[in-house]
Amino acid sequence: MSDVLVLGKEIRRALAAGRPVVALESTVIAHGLPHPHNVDTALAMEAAVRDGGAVPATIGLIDGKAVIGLSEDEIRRMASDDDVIKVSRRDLAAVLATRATGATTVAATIFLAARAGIPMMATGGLGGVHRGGETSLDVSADLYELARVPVGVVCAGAKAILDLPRTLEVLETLGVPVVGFQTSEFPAFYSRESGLETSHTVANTEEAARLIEAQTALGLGGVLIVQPPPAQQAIAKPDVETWIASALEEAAAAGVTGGAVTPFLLERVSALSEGRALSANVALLVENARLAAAIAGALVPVA
Ligand code: PSU
Ligand code: MN
Repeated sequence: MSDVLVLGKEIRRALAAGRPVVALESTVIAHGLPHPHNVDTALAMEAAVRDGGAVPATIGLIDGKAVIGLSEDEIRRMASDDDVIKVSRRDLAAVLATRATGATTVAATIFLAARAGIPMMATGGLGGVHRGGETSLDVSADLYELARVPVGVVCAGAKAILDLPRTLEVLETLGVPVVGFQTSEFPAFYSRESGLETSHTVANTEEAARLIEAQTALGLGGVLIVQPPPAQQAIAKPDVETWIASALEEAAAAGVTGGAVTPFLLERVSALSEGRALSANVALLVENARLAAAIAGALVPVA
């Protein structure tokens, strides 16, 4: 594994010195946001991590290597190449073996982050149980991976296109704490409100760090830290639900299944919202990167 995992120099040094590092995913760049917003957002997230006093490590698969800390050129490649493969846990080995370019989902990103010794990650929305998942069994590998690896993931809840109550049920079953950052309500990605409760609440970054440390000390796996999208860009839930209903109908009509479902729905919601969903998505990604950096800075280094 050691020669498959390639760490950027700055990241290697930071980890060795016990300085904070935050992992970032690349699926959101390759498949979650339209060009050129994807490049701008990826770079803005890295800048927000630096602002927060940590070193960013955007993760992806390039030429048979799992790169922990993509260069700006590599991020641009992820953002504009058409043949970038969406890589979740089950795809890691195959994409590495064929030396294809792969963008990692939350699941694959936290798996690799944990291998590299990075304890924090930031993203927009976690994958979860898809609507109708009780029959299709389409449940994101993100949930299972989070239960396995000692990584704290900051997000704005799970994507609104999902079945949020069932997503929380599965997280509870898997033993993943869902921790509201200064809130007790589980956010609904584009919307601040969902009507659903988090399992715990923390008041500040210190409390978040203590909870992650306790979880890690017990070998319990990961922690989900949620914060609502910024008020200025957040969208009221009824508006979002209208767009999602249309997007779901279109997906069913087009026969979209498997890993293609998430990118398809996100693209349709973005179009139907006339850009509002995109600005909310970008704003929350940057704020989550900032919070992850602050929490990473409050963690006591392990060794
Ligand atoms: N949330 C977004 N945009 C995205 C994703 C989540 O706002 O692109 C991606 C993440 O990489 C997440 C993945 O891990 O979708 C989940 O996909 P699936 O449901 O196929 O596991
Ligand atoms: Mn799926």
